[in-house]
Amino acid sequence: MNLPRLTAVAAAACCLALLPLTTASPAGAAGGPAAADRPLRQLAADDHLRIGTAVDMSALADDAAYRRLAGSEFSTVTAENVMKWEAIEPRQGEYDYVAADRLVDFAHRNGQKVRGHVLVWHSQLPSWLTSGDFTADQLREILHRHITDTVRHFKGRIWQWDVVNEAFNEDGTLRDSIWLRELGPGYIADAFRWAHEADPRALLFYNDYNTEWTGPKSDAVYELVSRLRAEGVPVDGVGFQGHLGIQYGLPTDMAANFARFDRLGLATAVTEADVRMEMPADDAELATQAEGYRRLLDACLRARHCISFTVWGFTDKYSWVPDTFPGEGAANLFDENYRAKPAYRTLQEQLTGRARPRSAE
Ligand code: 9MR
Repeated sequence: MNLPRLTAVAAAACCLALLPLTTASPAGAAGGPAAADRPLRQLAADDHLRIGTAVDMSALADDAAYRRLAGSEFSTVTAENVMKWEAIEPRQGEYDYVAADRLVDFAHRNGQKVRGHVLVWHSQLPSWLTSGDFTADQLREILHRHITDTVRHFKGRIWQWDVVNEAFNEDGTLRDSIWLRELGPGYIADAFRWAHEADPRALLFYNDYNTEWTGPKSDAVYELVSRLRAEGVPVDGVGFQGHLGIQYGLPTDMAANFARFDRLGLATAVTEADVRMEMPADDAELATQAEGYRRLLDACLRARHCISFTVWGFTDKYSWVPDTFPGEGAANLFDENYRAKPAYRTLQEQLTGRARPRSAE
């Protein structure tokens, strides 16, 4: 099991040099002379890294500046919402893949890979499922079918799937969800097995937040994936979401944490990076934010098998943050007017002129 899976990771890293180059320059970017006109995706390719963004499908349809940057700056995309259960199976057994297919087509046209988000989660489930009063056997079959149908639909077009998302509490115990309550902890291994059967070449990830640093929650993820690997369950990688807030202080041991997962032979990825703050934002806070992004990318670049660094949206114009954390915001690389912030320039500089060894070597 281990060898072919690792080969898949290495193969994924090998072909970054083939990315189409683009010279689009974001408004207001002011890195060093070499970096200023090179988009992140191109700089990251030198490091054998894919750089990604979550995509808001309404913005992609309606906002030309958004569409341009989504295509030019990033080499992988994640659906911010349209691959979630409530979006693609709003009624039992009736699938609506239209919006998700549109994103996959956009990615194809722009030479981008796609992170599939998400197969098993406690949130954004359709009401027919949460209030259906199903037996455990029925629910298990519903989960099996959703995973199988969805992964098959996108077979060959999804690079990495977030198979299970946010299964742990902060103290490292399993989160009380419909899946844990009805199916028991074995739902996690089942989900990976079913996804692998449906698309054996997709890289399968466990994904969570507040796991970027060491502590009870990341320890629990570490124990989970170690055990799954030992049991031959097809888990390929661990995603660290990377939702930071500067008011909590920036984590210091992310590189050491990524390294221990790397040593297991697993792929790692930063999957949803953003660094929020209390509003209004001042220059000092934007500098701290840049340092937060820098530390996340640094942890990834130091891990041999960290294969992608994805931001959860790239402009403050469409961020999820103010809706969820009233009074907070400014979490992204570009402001509402698509002006690059210090964090963008920091990532550019970090990716400039430092070729990382390929994970295949
Ligand atoms: O950004 C997403 C936002 O538009 C949705 O309303 C929200 C619903 O829970 O989900 C957000 O994305 C989440 C992601 O799917 C999983 N990790 C946390 C993200 C931010 O909440």
